Amino acid sequence: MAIDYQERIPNNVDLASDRGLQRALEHWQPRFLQWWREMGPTDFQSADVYLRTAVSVDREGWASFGQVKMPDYRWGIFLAERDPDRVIGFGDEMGKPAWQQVPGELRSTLRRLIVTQGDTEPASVEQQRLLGLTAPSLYDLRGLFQVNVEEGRHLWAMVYLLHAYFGRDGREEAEELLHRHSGDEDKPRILGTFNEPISDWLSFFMFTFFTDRDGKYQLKSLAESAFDPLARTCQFMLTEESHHMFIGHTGLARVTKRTLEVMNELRTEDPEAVRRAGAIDLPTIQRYINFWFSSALDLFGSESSSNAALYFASGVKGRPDEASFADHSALNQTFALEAPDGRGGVSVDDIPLRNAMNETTRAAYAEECELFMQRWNAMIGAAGFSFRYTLPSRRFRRSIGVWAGAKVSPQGQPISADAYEAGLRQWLPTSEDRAFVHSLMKPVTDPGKVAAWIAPPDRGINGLPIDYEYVRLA
Ligand code: BYC
Repeated sequence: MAIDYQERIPNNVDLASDRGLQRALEHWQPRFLQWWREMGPTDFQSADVYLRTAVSVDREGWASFGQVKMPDYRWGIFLAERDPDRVIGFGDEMGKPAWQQVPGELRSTLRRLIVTQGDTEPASVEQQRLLGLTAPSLYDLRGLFQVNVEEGRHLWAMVYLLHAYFGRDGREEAEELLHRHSGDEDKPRILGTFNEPISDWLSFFMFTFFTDRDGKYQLKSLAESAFDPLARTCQFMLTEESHHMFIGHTGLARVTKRTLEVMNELRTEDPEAVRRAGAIDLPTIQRYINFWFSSALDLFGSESSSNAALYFASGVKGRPDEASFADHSALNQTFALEAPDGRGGVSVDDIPLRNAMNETTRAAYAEECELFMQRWNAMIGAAGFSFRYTLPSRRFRRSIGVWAGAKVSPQGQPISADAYEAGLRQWLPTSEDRAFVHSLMKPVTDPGKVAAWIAPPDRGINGLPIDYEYVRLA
């Protein structure tokens, strides 16, 4: 079904035919806008921003581009096309028709997953609220706002499901999504990483690289769901999400490129010399990687999870790219789970594979992150330097799961509490590192100009030149 832009709420779910649902969502809409004004990007609400807006859910030509003031962005409800023959692809219900309604016994399970997913979307907008004030270029400023409006749309996607399929409970949860806030002492966001402040652009690129990539893996798992409206919602969200990760990986590549240029000019690997020249030294970038990667790993949940087993068995949540697995029941198989043995060593226990779904997904995620490390290391090697980025072990600095609180080095070795405390000062960004990175955060607002700590992008957006005025500051 085409997207109707004449509607107050653009949608391709025939909202007009369900007056009750339409009224409920129109009631939520002004609250969302109020939240956007109070908790969304500061200062730039009246600027014209070159934004893409979803206009169709076809793979080709799904978006249009144009100058839009952010509060006028057409947030709407878009689900991928329905396949009337779709059957459940995994678990105990495999082969049966996908559900068009929520099965009663899975209602609270599905609601909790949708609320958790929905909670991350506005959380990220809140975390990034002040970043516009220090953007390294108009190109980057536009990238930030594109991510922000689309995370707002992803909130709409989850709120639609809550309103349409979960009755009064769903409406209450939709209200709560606007009342919890990132970092709020009394009402924080649900998942840990979404309460970490993002106060500099290096952290923003780390977040869009590592945390948005968790989003990709979670959305891919939910896109397999037997609950068809959830699956179709997540399929379309993934289309938008890939640009967020693009901002992350190209951002980090540009920071590395600029640092290498400075290292080459000075013929030095000395971090202090690099800093004096106004670029971010590679060891500091590594410490940010250690911080954000370990924080993102927690988002996959515990290595051994009865929740995950239930999600898989019932068909609520699958594995990313479930079709690529040979066996979709995951029964009578085990997973060798490594955990601290309580005596300073590591134990290995076989657990049912269904309980290990979180760890299976986390491992696939880590492998994808590793590919980018190798790509950037090739850049460093080609520039003639010996430094290499490494991802810390999946056991390092964990707060969730079997390694939570364990004293482990970035290489994954259990170590003494003293060695761990001392090591953290070398492994994670120090207050001096953060102060240095913050000192570089000066806005650059001339079209085509870019801050000195980051290389310009390779190309502009949608075929436009790099010096296009991507944000017209009011
Ligand atoms: N922090 O059995 P367990 C994105 C809770 S990012 C706090 O191990 P389960 C985006 C857990 O909820 C993707 N609590 O967990 C990116 C459970 O609590 P309850 C977001 C945590 O259920 C950038 C208890 O611990 N989407 O889209 O197997 C910008 C036992 O846990 C954490 C989703 O997460 C944590 N890190 O799996 C914008 C998908 N981890 O229920 C957007 C939906 C676990 O016993 N969520 N807990 O009270 C899920 O699929 C699952 O809830 C999780 C956890 C994967 C998060």
